[in-house]
Amino acid sequence: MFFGDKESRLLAQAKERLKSLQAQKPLHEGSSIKEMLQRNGISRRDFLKWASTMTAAMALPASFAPLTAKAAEVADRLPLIWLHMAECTGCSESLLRSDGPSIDSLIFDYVSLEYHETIMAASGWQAEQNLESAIERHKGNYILLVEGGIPSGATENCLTIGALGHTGAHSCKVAAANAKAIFAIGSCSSFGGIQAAAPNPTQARPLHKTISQPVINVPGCPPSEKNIVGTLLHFILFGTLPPTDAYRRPLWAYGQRIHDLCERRGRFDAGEFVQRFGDEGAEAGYCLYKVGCKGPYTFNNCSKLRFNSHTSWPIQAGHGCIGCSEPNFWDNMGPFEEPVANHRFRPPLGATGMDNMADKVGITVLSAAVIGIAAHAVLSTIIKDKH
Ligand code: FSX
Ligand code: SF4
Ligand code: F3S
Repeated sequence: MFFGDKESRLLAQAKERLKSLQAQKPLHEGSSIKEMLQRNGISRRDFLKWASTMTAAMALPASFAPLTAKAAEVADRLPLIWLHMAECTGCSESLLRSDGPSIDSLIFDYVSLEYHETIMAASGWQAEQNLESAIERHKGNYILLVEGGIPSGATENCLTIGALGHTGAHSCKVAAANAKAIFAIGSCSSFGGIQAAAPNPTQARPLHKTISQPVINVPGCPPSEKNIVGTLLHFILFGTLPPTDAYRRPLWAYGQRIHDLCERRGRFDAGEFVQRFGDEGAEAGYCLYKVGCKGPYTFNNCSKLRFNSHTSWPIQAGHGCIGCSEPNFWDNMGPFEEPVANHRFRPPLGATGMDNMADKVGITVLSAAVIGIAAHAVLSTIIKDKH
């Protein structure tokens, strides 16, 4: 929430920043954002609506909406280098593949993506050279985005990339040394991801443990296109890294629990639970806690922003949240279709189980609430059954 002075100060800061970006030339010749949107059948009105949604998503006051639109317009002044490590490319796909071009994916076309292995035409030596020359040309000015976990130690060379056979860790260190800002895109780059799950045969590590520069984590497996684009827009607007939580996640995106934003929350509070997939409760849209939803332990904004051009999100589709934006969720949140309470809160519910969970998942602030959640799921059904 912003009031008075703080809001005016931030507005002035963003206006100043955008003015200086506007004074710079676009990095590549091409059409303006207006022409690009027109070509794709997107009206100015839709674009401004999108800017308002993004402004609200970034937890900025509505007065910032015109500046968010302007930030998108000057996004072609910003060189980006996107590196792939060990992962499934789902993060890139989340952004680039929708049934029709969304404004988010078009913005991504519009920014100056100097290097991105999935979508560039170059390969082999030429790709290697493109990366080197992008780093050289934009020294100190580019945003580095890294997708994927990074093998380390004696197994570092389990991931080698490109014609020179450099390891992933080496490429990250070289690219990070001259970057203006660094974003870890996806849970793999933020926390290690599936390749870091036990027994982690390649000793895969997150980006922040591979390089020494500050990193902003944008987790999710994959993260939504809005969280990726919002992180970029925030940097364009302010030229600084956003406020984050203890896991380096931007607070605007990861400051609230899935459980607190969930459309099935009323069902939870009323003690109405799906007992098995496909039962009557599932058809009626009851709470998914008992079939494994980890929404109470997960911080993300999926219900607000959704995926695939705001179409849906896991819980709307009928499956519980698996906690994909939390550290080490592959190891800590499973089994995915059973409640945590069955495993770590064996009756009687006790502090030992709680501490164990809090320590592994790292949500220490939720200790009391988590005991309450498991207890509620048990007790509310007992009370309901009695009635
Ligand atoms: Fe995949 Fe990205 Fe998951 Fe990882 O997303 S969707 S395995 S977070 O690095 O490609
Ligand atoms: Fe929603 Fe899951 Fe919480 Fe139920 S447990 S209200 S489905 S987040
Ligand atoms: Fe991931 Fe849960 Fe959202 S599984 S996509 S954080 S609803």
